[in-house]
Amino acid sequence: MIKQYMSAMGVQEEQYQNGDFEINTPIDGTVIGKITLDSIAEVNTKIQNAKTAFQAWRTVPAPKRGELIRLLGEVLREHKEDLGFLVSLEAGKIKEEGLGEVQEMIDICDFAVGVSRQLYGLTIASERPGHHMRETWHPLGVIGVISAFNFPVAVWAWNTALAIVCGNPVIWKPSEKAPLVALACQAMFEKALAKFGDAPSHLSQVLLGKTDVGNALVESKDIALVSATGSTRMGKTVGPKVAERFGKCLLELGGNNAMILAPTADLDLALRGILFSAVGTAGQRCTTLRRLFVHETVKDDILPRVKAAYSTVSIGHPLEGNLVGPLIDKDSFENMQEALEKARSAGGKVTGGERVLSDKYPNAYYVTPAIVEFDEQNDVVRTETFAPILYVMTYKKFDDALEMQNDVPQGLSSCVFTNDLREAEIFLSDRGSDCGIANVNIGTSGAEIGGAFGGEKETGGGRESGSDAWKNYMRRQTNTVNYSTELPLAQGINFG
Ligand code: UN1
Repeated sequence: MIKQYMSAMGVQEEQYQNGDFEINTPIDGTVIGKITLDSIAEVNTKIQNAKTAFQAWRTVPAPKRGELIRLLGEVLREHKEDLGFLVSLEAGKIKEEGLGEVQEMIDICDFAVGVSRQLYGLTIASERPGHHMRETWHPLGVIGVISAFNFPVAVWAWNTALAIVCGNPVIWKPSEKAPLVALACQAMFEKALAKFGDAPSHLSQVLLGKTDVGNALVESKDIALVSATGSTRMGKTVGPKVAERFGKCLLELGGNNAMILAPTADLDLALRGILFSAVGTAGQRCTTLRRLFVHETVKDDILPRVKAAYSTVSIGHPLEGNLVGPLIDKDSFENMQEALEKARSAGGKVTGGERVLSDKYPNAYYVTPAIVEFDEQNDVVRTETFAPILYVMTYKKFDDALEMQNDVPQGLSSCVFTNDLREAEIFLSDRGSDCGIANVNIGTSGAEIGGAFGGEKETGGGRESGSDAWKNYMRRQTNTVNYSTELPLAQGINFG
């Protein structure tokens, strides 16, 4: 079945059927591909090829570079169903979410095409007569992208669409849990290139491999920017390695996203927000809702409704109309069980979280989403577990809820459900949420591409996707031009 989709997107069978590294679908554990991993020598060759591509691509006018991304957007539109299917097959996302992820790629392509005509610099007033200052942006160099299994294609597109319009080639190391989608994206990039015509070869390349291959990319002084998405643990090794060689890093790491549910909230809206954010993608988004702080007067209204909704959510094959698909693998299931065990020992009241459908899918891991009620936030809650576990706690005063919301190592996404204007504005104010994303009456997940995406603290501080994230992929230059016949010095210095 995979063959028909792969060949529509332009991927040859020998690229994913002849290797010795097996890819299993999380849907039922069967092998869907066998790929060959890159050696370190191949990594180095690809880096050198990208460097050559950079020499040529940086001189192509930015709006023309944008045209390539416009064409990529067209190819993605044409193959939305094909790629969406492959995302479901390889990452276990339900159909709607697989398609949504491809839509996110199309959206960033559209955005980047616009950006290709808006790589604005500044003009700056000079203190010296007959002088002109300006700030300009130039292509940065080879961009290395390391992505995770859970958004296996959108994260590549966020980086690549912008990197390409900014004049840079991209080398992508996808998660070893989701390399087939990378082959498909590369094939579609090549379709766009064929329509575009004259572009240097090796503008986009894929590296297949595990940590050693990722490390070779991270450690190479020829990679100007490493954009890495994944766990905080991964970021803790990538960040220092890149810093050691004075490279640039864009990190999107763990999240531990919270909702504050205030007494004035519209509970119908909140319920839908909780369900999508906590249960969607089987709790495997970096923006997944993991902590719910409910005002003590609302808990008895909302919690039974959340539990009722949880108990009716359909779990199963992601392409057969269910709302919750499988966890990515056995490790993920075991981590979830371990977290629930710790929660029980810490006095948490656990509802759900069991494995289901194990008779039908002995080699896949489907779970019921879990709710854990705690009296207070503790270290179990402060630790991100990449699975559908929602910790629920109560609060009395809004300021206490805010304090608890911020009292975790991570700082990606957050939200408040309230109809109290003061609470909403405080949440968004200087003393409010400390996260990169803070929403009012919207859940923590499902951000649009137009805003900058990323977060603070252990989330890594990076911002990608919309707003001015393009600046990550360029180097800034300050220019001072003297068009006078004198040579006055700044700060009024007299020198000789
Ligand atoms: C991720 O989980 O790595 O905001 C990215 C969201 C998506 C992106 C998630 N637009 O949930």
